[in-house]
Amino acid sequence: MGLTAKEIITQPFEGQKPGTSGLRKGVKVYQQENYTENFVQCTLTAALGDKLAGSTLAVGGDGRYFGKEATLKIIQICAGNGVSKVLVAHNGLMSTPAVSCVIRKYATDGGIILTASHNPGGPNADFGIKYNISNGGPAPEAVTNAIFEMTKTISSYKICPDLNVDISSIGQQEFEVNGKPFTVQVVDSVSDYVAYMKEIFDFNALKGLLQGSDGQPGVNVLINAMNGVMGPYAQKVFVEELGTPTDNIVNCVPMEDFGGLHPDPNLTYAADLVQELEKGRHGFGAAFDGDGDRNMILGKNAFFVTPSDSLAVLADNLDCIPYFAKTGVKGFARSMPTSGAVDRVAKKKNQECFEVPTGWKFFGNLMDAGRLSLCGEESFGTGSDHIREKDGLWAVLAWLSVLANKKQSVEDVIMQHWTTYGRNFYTRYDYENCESDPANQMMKNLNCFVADSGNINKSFTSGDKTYTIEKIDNFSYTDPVDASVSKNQGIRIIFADGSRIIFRLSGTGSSGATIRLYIEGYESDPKTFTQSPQDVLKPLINIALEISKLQELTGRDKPTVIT
Ligand code: G16
Repeated sequence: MGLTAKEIITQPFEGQKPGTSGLRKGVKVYQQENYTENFVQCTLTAALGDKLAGSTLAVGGDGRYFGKEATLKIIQICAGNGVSKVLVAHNGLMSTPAVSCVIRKYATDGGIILTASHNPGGPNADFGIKYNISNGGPAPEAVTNAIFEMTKTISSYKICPDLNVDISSIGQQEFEVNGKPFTVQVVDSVSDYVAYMKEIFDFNALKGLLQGSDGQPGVNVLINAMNGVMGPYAQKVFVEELGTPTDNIVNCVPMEDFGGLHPDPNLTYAADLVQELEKGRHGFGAAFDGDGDRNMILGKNAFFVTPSDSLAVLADNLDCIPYFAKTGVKGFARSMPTSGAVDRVAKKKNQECFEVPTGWKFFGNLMDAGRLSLCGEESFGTGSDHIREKDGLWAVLAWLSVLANKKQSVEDVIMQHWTTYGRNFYTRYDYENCESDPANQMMKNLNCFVADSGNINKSFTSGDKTYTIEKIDNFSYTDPVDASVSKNQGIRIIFADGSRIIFRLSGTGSSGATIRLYIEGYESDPKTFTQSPQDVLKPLINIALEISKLQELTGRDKPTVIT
């Protein structure tokens, strides 16, 4: 018997403005009557317009609390709006890169990802809904703005409330809604994604690296999925494909609350991995975030590879990855706060190198235009044009490919890189959950600092170092492909020797304000290479605190996270 769609009367909620990574809020906000329904209806209408009826969409998420409920609602709203087919993740679990892969592989019109990424999950934590377009990448600003406008005036949504879908078994389920066929296909995104990785990388070489070959012992790896969505992917790649013992993958059962972990792969929140690696028993360690797009890479004895260096090393070694032999290398890009290490590689290799605002969506246009192969962000995001999202497991396999090819340890690869290019020392200070007013005041003051041209050529001294300001601005980006302009993307204070201080307010937090302070200083003297970034960058950090008056304004005498 056929099902009937209903139109439900509703009223707008305040502040449903999707940012660079969708709409992220506390889960309780999403649980309000009609809140999720409103946002999903506005997303679908704004993103697809006339093409909504008859379209095909993908839906998946990182398995966090409320995900299954939201998945069912979304399928019912799709059915209510005449969508013809939804590809839904098995048990609702699909990593963000796998959603991008599925959108591209099955050529869907778009997809919805249920995640708050690296933010904690559970009944008292965060939830998020993000829309990706048909190229597999995050929706551009024109779409997110249109969604926001619609959320202010929505008066009804369409839903098929009697539609019941079983997402626990793979396969196709057929329905009839308002006399038209509606298909739900539960897909095994782990198989789809891993099959793609096997086209990109040489799995035999990776197996040789991990199990040992040519008389060389295998590299003992430790992979930590932080109880997020990456568990099943890690199990399939490392245990089933590469023959790694199960002990080498940890926190690999997805949990709705991530087992209480803050699933962000950095030195603070992935301290477990750091401590294990410090014992010297593993030659390689990696962690992912909740939805699997971020990665952290460690070498033996917890040798930390900064994401900025990771990007530069991969750029220098793309010939170790078979995919790039097929596609050629078309250019590099980094987000503005990411260090300029990759720029040096681009220069040497005569490649274009783009500096874009934070947020993966800015890379997609360049990739679609055939001008970008590899890109990354200092926020533990690395990826290539194989999909349109950053990809944690791809980055790990890329690094293992470099190790297999060069037959070197992580530390040796990095030391050799610095010897060739010099070292862009780098650190990021996060001041999480600050009060909004003082944080906004600080940014306002910094904008005044930028506007005052008298600050150019001004010198600041701290310890035995003196830095002279060469350029100050609030970063603005004009997309070279569609000429769209993104203003106010972060305060940049650039010194005569190329050192940089950058201030931004996070756009992805769900409460209060998070101030990010990024510091970069370049050294070419090999004697400095083994020094700690905190020591080398101390004078610049002091100058940043002096200029911004961050401590006085926020009352914070230290950051919550140092990377
Ligand atoms: C942070 C990072 C950005 C990143 C964004 C989204 O934004 O600084 O580089 O693009 O998260 O990352 P994800 O998709 O993993 O959530 P912000 O605005 O908090 O600094």
